[in-house]
Amino acid sequence: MSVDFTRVKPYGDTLDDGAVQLSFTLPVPCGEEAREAARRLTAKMGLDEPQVYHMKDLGEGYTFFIVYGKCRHHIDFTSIKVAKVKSEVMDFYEINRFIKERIGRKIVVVGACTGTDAHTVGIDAIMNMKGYNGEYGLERYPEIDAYNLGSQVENEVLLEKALELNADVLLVSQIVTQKGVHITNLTELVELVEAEGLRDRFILICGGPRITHELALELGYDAGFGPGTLAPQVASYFVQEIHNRMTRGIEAK
Ligand code: B12
Repeated sequence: MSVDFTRVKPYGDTLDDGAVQLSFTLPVPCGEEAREAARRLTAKMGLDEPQVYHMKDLGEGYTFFIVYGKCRHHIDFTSIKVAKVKSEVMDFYEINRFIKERIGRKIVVVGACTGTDAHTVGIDAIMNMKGYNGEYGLERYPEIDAYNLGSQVENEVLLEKALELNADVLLVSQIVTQKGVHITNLTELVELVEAEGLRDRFILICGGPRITHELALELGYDAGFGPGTLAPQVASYFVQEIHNRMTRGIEAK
């Protein structure tokens, strides 16, 4: 049976059966009343035939559940448009060759996790020599000079350092999103750069687990990267963007 992309439903055993799996915790003691509570709640969420598949006592009056149910809704997959970073993803060797042959000078990248955000692992995954998930970070690229300023960096300091190092690219990491703090931090940097008349001077890239390319564009960045990003995806984007700008005669430096 072929899939109707205008009416896509979850798939479990058979196409279009709508089967989904849900997990949650309720602040109730484990037992048959808890099981029934989970079943009723799942039905209220709009799932048909709710079935509590797994129930675990978490202690101190809390119970964890895994519930199966059937979703009635479907989605028109053909109508979905998502903003995506438009670049061809190259590997470590191709990127270095691209810089050498088509840009003809080293690329300077300055990165930081800004504001009060102390999460370093994300920016390190992109920049650190040893890299992440089998891919070297930017510090390992011979054609890139990468400077990782670490975490809790003020936007003013990031900009100051970027000017001092004559950066081409700024990488901004935002992991904490409580009370929209990432929006505030990211917006502040764009406003700062614009106020100094430097917006065209840099390629601005942000990233983090709750960052999308769409959000990045809305906030005035050139690109945004979300969970699972690897250094070659980011580097492929900025080297091609620098090259595009060079060919359009608008090289930042
Ligand atoms: C480790 C950790 C910490 C460590 C951080 C240590 C360190 N040196 O980084 C410590 C213990 C210090 C910590 C503290 C806090 N944390 Co914390 N922490 C985490 C945890 C468990 C893992 C984060 C992580 O390392 N992920 C692994 C990396 C590789 O993934 P990543 O960050 O998503 O990065 C990838 C992409 O997003 C992307 N990316 C990221 N940045 C960038 C930048 C660019 C330019 C690009 C291109 C890509 C990119 O590429 C990366 C690689 O693929 C998460 C929960 C979780 N499972 O995610 C909570 C979490 C992020 N922390 C959280 C919170 C609330 C806090 C605290 C406020 C807790 C508290 N009340 O004190 C403090 C905040 C301190 C502060 N001032 O920032 C919340 C944030 C909630 C929210 N929505 O804002 C989370 C989600 C936990 C939770 N579920 O509540 N934390």
